[in-house]
Amino acid sequence: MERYYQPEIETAPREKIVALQNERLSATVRRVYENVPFYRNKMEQAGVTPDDIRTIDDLHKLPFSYKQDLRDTYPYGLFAVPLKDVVRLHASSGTTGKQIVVGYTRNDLEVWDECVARALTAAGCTDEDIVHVSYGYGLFTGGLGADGGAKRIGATTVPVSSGNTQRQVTILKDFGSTILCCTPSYALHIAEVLYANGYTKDDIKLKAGIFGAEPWTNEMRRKIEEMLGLTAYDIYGLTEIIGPGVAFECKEQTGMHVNEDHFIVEVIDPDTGEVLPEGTQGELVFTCITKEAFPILRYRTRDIGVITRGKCSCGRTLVKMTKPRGRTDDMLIIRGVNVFPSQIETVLLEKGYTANYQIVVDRANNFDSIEVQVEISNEIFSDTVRGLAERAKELAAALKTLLGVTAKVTLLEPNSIPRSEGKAVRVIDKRKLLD
Ligand code: DLL
Repeated sequence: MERYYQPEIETAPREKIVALQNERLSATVRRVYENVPFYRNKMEQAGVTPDDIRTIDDLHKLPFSYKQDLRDTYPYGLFAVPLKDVVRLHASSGTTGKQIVVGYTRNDLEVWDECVARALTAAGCTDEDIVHVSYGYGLFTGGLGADGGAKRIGATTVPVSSGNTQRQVTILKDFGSTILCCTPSYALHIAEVLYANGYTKDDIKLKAGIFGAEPWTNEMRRKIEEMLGLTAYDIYGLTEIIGPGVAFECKEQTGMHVNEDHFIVEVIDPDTGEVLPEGTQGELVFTCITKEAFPILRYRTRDIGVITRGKCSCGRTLVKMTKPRGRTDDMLIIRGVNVFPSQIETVLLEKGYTANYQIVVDRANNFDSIEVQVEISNEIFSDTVRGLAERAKELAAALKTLLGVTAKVTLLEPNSIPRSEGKAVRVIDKRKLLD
C-alpha cells in the first residue's frame, strides 16, 4: 500500500527546516532580482540587494507584494523564467477586479503535486483509494491541484469537476469513491442531494473529505461529517502561491501544517506591516522558495490567522496555521463593530439551523443594517406563524449576544437560497453600491 509521507521533511527538527529555508530563500531572492525587473526595482527602492538576504531573519527587509502588483504586471510581468519553460497557466478572477495569471514550470507542477499528495496522505489516502474531485477543473487551481496530488499517490482519480450534482451522487455511489475533494459548501449540497434522492451515508463509501478554498467553521465540519459519514480535513492555498496544498490538516484537526520546505509563512499586523510573534492573530504573508516560474515574495494574502509551533500528536513538526477566520476584506464593519461571516455561521449551526444562509448588509440614512437570511428545515417550516416569529426572535437574540450588534433575522423556506458548486457567496453588501 503506497502513501506519500515524507517524514524526513514533515517531522524534521526545526534547525533542518530553517537551514533549508535559508538556502532556498537567498537563492530565490537572487534569481528574481536578476530575472524580474519588477522585483529588482522594488528592492532598489527599498535599498536592499540580494546580498542582504542571507537567512530567514532577513526576510522582513524585503518589500511586500500585493494582488495589485499582479494586476499591474498582467499577464506575465512577474514570471521569472521565459514563457517557453512555462508548461501551465492558471488564473483567478477573484470577486472583484481584473483577473490575475500565474505560471508553472514542469518542476513547479512536481512541487505542487507533492504538496497536495502530503495533504491527501495526512487524510489517510493511499493508492487503494478512489478520489472523487469535485473542485472545478480549468483555470481554477482546485481541480487540477487535487488531481495532481491523487495521481502522485497512485490513487484512482475520478475527475468529475463541479456541477451536475445529481450526477455527482450517482458517481459517488456507483464508483464507490472513498475520498471527496470539493469546497465545504459544495460538500453540503452534495449531501443534501444524496438525501433528497432517498439515500443516506450508508449508501456511499466516503471515508475522508479534503475541503477548502473558502472559510468554513468547525460546526460546518461536524455537519458535513455527520451527513456524509466521513472525516473532514481542511486544505488551504491560493492561486498566487501555488493553489491548494500550501497548508493541510492532519488527524488532529486543530489547524493546518504549512509546507515549510516550499513556503515561508509570516503573520503581520495588517495596518502597520510589522511582523507579529507566533500565537498572535494577524494577516498571513507567504514567500515561495522553490517555485521557478512564479516565485512571489512576501505576498499579502489578506487572510487572517494565527501560526503556532507546538508539538502535534501526528508527529509533524511543520508549523501550523489556524483555519483562516476570514479575509481582511470579508470583515464587515457594522456600525463600528467588526463582524465575520464565520461568527454568524457558528451561531446558526449551533442553534440547529442549516448552513444555507446569506448575510445582507445595507445602509439607509447613514445607518448600517444587517440581515441574516437562513433556510429552515421542512419540519420547522410547517410550524405556526407565531412559532416561526418566536424562533426568529430567539435567533436574533443569540446573534446579538455573540456579535454585539442587532441583526434582523429572516427565516426562509427550504431551497430558496441558491446552492454553490464552488465558493459560496455568503455576503451581499449593498453598501458597496452606494459608495
Ligand atoms: O481557492 C485554492 C484552493 C483550491 C484551496 C482548493 C483549497 C482547495 P483562490 O481561488 O486563489 O485559490 O482563493 C484563495 O481562498 O486567500 C482564502 O481567502 C480562501 N481559502 C482557500 N482555502 C481556504 C481554507 C484557492 N481552507 C483564497 N479556509 C484564500 C479558508 C480559504 N479560506
